[in-house]
Amino acid sequence: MRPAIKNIVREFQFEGDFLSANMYGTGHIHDTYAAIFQAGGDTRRYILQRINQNVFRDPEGVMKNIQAVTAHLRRKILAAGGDPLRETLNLIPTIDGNCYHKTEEGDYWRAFTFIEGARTYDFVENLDHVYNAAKAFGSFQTMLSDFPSEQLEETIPNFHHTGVRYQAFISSVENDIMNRADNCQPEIDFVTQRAGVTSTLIDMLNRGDLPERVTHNDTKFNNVMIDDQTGEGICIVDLDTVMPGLSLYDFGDSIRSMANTAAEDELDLSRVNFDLQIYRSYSHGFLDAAGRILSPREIEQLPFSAILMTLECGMRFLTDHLQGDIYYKIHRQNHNLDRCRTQFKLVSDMEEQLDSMTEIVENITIRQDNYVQS
Ligand code: GN1
Ligand code: MG
Repeated sequence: MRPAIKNIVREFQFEGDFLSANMYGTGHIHDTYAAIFQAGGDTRRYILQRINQNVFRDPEGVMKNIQAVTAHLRRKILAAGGDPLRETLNLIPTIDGNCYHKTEEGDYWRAFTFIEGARTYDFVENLDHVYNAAKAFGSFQTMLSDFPSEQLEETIPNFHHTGVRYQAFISSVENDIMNRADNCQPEIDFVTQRAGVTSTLIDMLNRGDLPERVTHNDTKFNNVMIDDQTGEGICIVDLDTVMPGLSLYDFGDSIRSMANTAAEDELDLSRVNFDLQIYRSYSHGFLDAAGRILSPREIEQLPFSAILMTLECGMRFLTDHLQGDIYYKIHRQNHNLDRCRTQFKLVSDMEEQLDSMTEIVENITIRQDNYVQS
């Protein structure tokens, strides 16, 4: 049996007396709690998380990465006159001075300070948030552009290798262990018709046409904290997948998550549409913050990356559905199938609007003269 939360809490150097811990957030992977403490007359909150080891096979590697990356970000934020307690994650050490606690059962727990006066959003409420979130993800990438990527563990191998993801998808269709393939033939066909594009970005990387960078790799809208007062994107969270990758993974995955007029698991697909205004605001913010470090080749592939990352995500949901929902947390029957359908609807919309997407990026870069590298 797993130890009670109050026993886990004792392992960390929290301030004050433990009051309660409640499940927190809408992530698909870890068990996340907000733990509340009484410290003098104040209450203090912390984030406490049990790492999902089915997804992250090397939790110690994950924690080593997070420690190194947050230390680097702290230096950059201080140098820019910012507040590292609000602008990056801060790990709480255990009573042994470690950055994680391993239980006798082999579970890994970690804790972070809770960033007060800011919150995450699952849905876009206004274009200022989009622009500000994009700026935050763009500066995250810029701040990490001189981080020695060889120091990072690959926490999930081939995470955004869409070609390898495609092979996994094909195996799940062939094995069809849950006998679900018959029920999702249109979705399976949707993916196989696009087999030819799956390796496009990785091929460009291998040819040396795109630079490898340190990237976040999970740039959902709810992975950026938005300040309650200013509406600025102040802190990027969920650093488990920070590892060598392409800037395009981060751009594309944000568009997938933000430029959707409905929820990721919306059942009524007529409500799921690709929003070009959101795409424009995001492109603006991202290029304002990262345009100067990006190469012309990277900028040119931004529109396509949104299509590819959305296709990849939908394909991963479909693969998990076919494999019996072993990866993502699900909250209802066919949840992963529903999620995959929204992603494919967005892919179709984006394919139709690719010319407009390209024009938007071109207009921004012409105006801002972002082509400084050649
Ligand atoms: C997962 O952990 P969360 O919910 O932020 C997943 C992403 C997917 C996303 C889809 C480690 O992100 O890759 O894009 O769900 N994270 C991992 O919502 O697989
Ligand atoms: Mg996440």
